Amino acid sequence: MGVLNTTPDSFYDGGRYTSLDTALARAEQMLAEGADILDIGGESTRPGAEPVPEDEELRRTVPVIEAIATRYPQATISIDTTKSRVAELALQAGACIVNDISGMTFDPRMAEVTAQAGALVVLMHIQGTPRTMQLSPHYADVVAEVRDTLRAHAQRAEQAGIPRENIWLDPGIGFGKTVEHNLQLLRHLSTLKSLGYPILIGTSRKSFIGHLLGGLPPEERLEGTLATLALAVAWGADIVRVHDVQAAVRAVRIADALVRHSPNANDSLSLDRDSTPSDCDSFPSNRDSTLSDCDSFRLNRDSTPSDRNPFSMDRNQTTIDRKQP
Ligand code: HH2
Repeated sequence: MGVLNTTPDSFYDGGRYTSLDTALARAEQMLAEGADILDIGGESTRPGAEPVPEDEELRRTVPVIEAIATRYPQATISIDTTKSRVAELALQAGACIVNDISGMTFDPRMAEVTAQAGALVVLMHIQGTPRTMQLSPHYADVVAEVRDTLRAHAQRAEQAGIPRENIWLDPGIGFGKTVEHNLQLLRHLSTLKSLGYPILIGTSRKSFIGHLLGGLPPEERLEGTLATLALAVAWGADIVRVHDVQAAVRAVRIADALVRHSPNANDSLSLDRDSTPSDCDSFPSNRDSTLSDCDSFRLNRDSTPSDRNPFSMDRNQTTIDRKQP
């Protein structure tokens, strides 16, 4: 999942894609580099960020989604929002995934809007709100608490009519967590995997990486990010949300090949990902397929991204015989 923030103030790409032209060019580049999903955001959720008014978030996101969906109908578009009205109009404009950092808790209409559209939803864990979350994050047992909260989010989503196969979970790296909390969650991804939903991880260029490397700024956190992605994939992550698509695709493909094609891969429950619901074969259920190409979207574990991404730069070189150890 490639990040495309159309904000002036996101912590890494803020201010770069605020015009339609720059956003479209970035979308094209990320698709060419192998992104399976483009995550469009119009409100920064960095620590301390103030909420953006709904009209402004709509102005920043909907025209970009419409333009991407028109020019690249095969793109799978996600809207990164906590507001149901933004999600609703983004879905009508061509998005088919709602990525909600509040796990659908900030806006009471979010579950209904997502269910009615037949959209897939990413339910993320956050402690507090972006404005307050890093003031004093506290847990007795971070892994158990995040697992229990995500389980409750998923149950509420299912009760609202979102089918189980349309739900992905995300521990919310950096959202109300200390460096140690983030590390614990990554190390214990298998605990979150045990809930039985696909797991999305967003570590890209986040501050815990800078902190572990002696205070490096976001611009210098690529290598650290790649290390987290490789290990997250080894520990069971199904989707990674990144700013640097080409580098991430390369790192993740190697990590994926190593862990999933090891002769002993099936010995470990957390690595046996072909048998989890992450294949998303029944996604989507009742979408208007004229709006986007979501109907062809599958997290098919037996195909490389290049098999289904027409933008892939060099399909011959990147196709790997994934049946061989
Ligand atoms: N992280 C950010 C935003 N949205 N969504 C999910 N599901 N998981 C994440 O980890 C996540 C997310 C923060 O990154 P970014 O969008 O680059 O920054 P900003 O919030 O400043 O726009």
